[in-house]
Order: sequence, then structure tokens, then C-alpha cells
Amino acid sequence: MADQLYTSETPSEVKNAKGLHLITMNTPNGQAVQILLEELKDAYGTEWTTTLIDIMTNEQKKEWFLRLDPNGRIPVLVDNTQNPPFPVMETSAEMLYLLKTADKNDTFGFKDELERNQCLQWTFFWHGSGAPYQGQVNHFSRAAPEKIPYAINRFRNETLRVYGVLEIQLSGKYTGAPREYLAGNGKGKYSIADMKTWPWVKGWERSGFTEEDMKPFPHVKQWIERVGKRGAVQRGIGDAYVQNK
Ligand SMILES: N[C@@H](CCC(=O)N[C@@H](CS)C(=O)NCC(=O)O)C(=O)O
Repeated sequence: MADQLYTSETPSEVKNAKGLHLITMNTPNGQAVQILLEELKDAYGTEWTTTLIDIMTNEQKKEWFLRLDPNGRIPVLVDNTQNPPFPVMETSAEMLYLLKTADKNDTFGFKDELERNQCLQWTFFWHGSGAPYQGQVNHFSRAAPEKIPYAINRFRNETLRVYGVLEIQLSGKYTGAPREYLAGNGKGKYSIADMKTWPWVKGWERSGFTEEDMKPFPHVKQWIERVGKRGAVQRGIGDAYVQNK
């Protein structure tokens, strides 16, 4: 089975990795899993190795990569403690896998079933709504060869709308009590829901939004700052994940 997982093109650092191995690039999706691994390191001493690839060269579309993730997108997590090694695609599935296997005390998840479900709701919300919308803003306003105002406006407006959803949750608009984090009782608890969402939302300026656009979201802006102060978050988006450093 491991024979089918790897080809002669698979980088040796991927093929010979022991334990957890992350194939990533320092983009918002990559950063979500990078941050969780850095948090797990602080909480439990979790160890892993990393292969950085450059998606601009389409390395992620090569067969060696597709064997690990048929979707051809970073990040991919491979658990080499399983026999055969177990590849996990999709950021949120990777984060849930890490919670199950490496977060024994539910430090970044929840023991209570309802709080755990709340964490899934906000993780899935960003996975299914925020990330694809903001990704399309970046694509249509920066990468697309042709500037299509309808597409740019459509995805800008949808992204601002989902920022508004985060604002409702964090401001406590309908509960009367502001929260510090997206999921959990009371003020909430820092969890994978925040880690999944934050790398995208913190990049609002890079996505072309202005201070004026962000004015309706003061609680979101405070949350961006709050999460960004964590050492593991800073390491998870930092130089260790920049290729050719
Ligand atoms: N739904 C996927 C999205 C992953 C994704 O879009 N990754 C981007 C980088 S942020 C990528 O690999 N793009 C390269 C490509 O589309 O070929 C996830 O959450 O893991």
C-alpha cells in the first residue's frame, strides 16, 4: 500500500518521514494547520517535519502529490505512525485529525459535546463560506488575467457579509455578551475554529479591503489582534514556513 502512496518522484523527505509530516506553503490554508501544529508543540511537545512546496510551480498537480491528495492543493498531512502511512487532505479534516490524535486534553477542542459541535459549526462555516469567498476575491482582483467587475464585487460583498457573521458572533449582538473566541460557552475558548478562520481574516488588507470597509467589524478586528499575539500563531505564519529562507 505504501508502494502505491509514493512514486520515484516523491521527495525523499516525504517518503522517509517518520511521524507527522506536513506538506505546505505559507498561505492562509497552510497557516491554519501550521498554527495548530505549533500550538500542539507548546502544549504537548508534539513533533513533526515539514516539506515546503511552491504552488506557483504546480508541484501540487504532479502525480506524487495527487497520490497523497487527489485534490492537488496544500496543505496535506501524512501520519507515518500508521501502517501504511495515512494521508489527510483538507485543512479542517487535518485539524480534526490532529485534535483526535495529538490533543489528548482537548486544549484546542472541547470535551462537552455541544461546545464541540459549536466548534465544528464555526470551523465548517469558514471552510465552506469564508475561505472560498475570500480566495475568490484574491483570485479575481489579483490573479485573473481579466478584471471582471461583477466577479470582484460578488466575492468582495460575500466576504464582507461573512465578516459580518463573525462580527455578530463575537460582538454578542443577539446574546448581549461579547465573546473573545468563536466557539465555546461564555466568552468562548480559543480553538481550531479560530485557527481555521484567523489566517484568512487577518489578511483583509491584502485582499484589498480598506479601514472603511472594516469599520462595521470592530470585534473582528479586536479578535484578529488577540489571536495574533499568541507565540504559536506568530511562529505558525513565520519564517520557518517561507521557502528559501
Ligand atoms: N479546501 C482546501 C483548500 C486548499 C487550497 O485551496 N489550497 C491552495 C493554497 S491556499 C492551493 O493549494 N492552491 C493551489 C492550486 O489550487 O493549485 C483546504 O481547506 O485544504
